Amino acid sequence: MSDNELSSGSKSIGISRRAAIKKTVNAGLAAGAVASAPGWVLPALAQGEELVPFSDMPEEYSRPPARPGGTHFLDTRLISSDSFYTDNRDFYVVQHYGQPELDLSNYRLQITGLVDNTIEYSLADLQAMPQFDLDAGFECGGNRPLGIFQGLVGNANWRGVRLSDILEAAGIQPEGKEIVFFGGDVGVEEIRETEVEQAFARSLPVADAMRDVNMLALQMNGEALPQGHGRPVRLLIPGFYGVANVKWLTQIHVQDRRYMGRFMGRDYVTLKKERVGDQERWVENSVTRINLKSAIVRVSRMADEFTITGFVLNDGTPLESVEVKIDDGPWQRAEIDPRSSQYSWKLFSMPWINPGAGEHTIVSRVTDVNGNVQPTRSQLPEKVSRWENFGQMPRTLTIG
Ligand SMILES: Nc1nc2c(c(=O)[nH]1)N[C@H]1C(S)=C(S)[C@@H](COP(=O)(O)O)O[C@H]1N2
Ligand SMILES: [Mo]
Repeated sequence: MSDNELSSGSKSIGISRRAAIKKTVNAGLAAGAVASAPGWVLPALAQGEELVPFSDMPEEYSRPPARPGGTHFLDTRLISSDSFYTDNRDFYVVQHYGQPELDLSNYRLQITGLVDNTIEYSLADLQAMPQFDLDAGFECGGNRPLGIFQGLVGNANWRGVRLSDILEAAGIQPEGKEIVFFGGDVGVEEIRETEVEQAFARSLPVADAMRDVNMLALQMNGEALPQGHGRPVRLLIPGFYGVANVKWLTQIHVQDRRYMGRFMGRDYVTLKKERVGDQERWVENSVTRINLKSAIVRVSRMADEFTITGFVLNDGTPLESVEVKIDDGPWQRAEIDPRSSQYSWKLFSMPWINPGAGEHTIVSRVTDVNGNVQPTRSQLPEKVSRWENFGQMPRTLTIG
């Protein structure tokens, strides 16, 4: 993807540029070729800087370059103070039914259901509406420390239309309780021994949907939304796990009951033990708001100076502190990147003064202003699903 093909300066893609857009989809292949050069797979380092390898990571650790249409994860050792915004070509990619290529000239976003005005927007209609931009980072609800080292994570600047503007224009009727967001991607699901077609979809109660930070995003880091991230329009629900951010958005439907499709009712559902009144019960919940989480992803060395770097994600509640503990030492405050904002990821770093030679364990924890402290993994509730892994993540490494 060459930059001048994808970014059109201010106003993203016009319908008249359809031919050019077709070309950029194919140009993705060329980008893949560039991406396979070894420099891409290895973390960017400043002159004289070297990474200190983690001993919990295989020595030959690498990941394949991003492939058009495929899934992708970030080498989190790439996260440094110069990569506050994740490069669009390296932002993680997850989808469950493959990537639909929507026809931009016939693209329509339909607003249906319990509304006063059923509306249809073309891409040009959406581009002509007032736009705002926001930094937001998110991770997949299935992100995990092992194997991919938290790689299903990224942070970007998003630009688009306020969701509440669209919902207000449609006029939600009093019986409207739940807003369902459908993607243009459809898969076959076996439900009760019957195969049915279902589009990827997620839903929100009206109050959550009306938050003024929610966006129909048309741009990502100053470029038209890339194909893999939902071209031409995706939902962005800041502070929620990635699954809420419906890509290739084609329909918004208002209904009077909760939506129970696969990604709300069966998948991306956490099963955990909770207190319900005075009973301990196994409770299922849809993956929604990002739990308070920090993770160390990088230790670098410049001559004799060592730096520990990591990221924090949460639901947007302001933070009190991020702390790092080395071996059995005290918790020490890390510094939070001043570019952080409410819904961006918060990068943190801490100098590591005179680490002794030998094996070390380092771990971080974040605390928000309400006094919530990131728990250790053993303090997390007993859980039977792979979603929502936010306990403290100790990392090990050897200083030579
Ligand atoms: N239409 C559609 N939107 C989707 C998905 C999908 O399968 N189809 N996957 C979701 C999941 S599970 C995640 S983690 C994020 C990933 O967004 P990204 O690929 O832009 O990083 O997209 C979400 N939006
Ligand atoms: Mo996800």
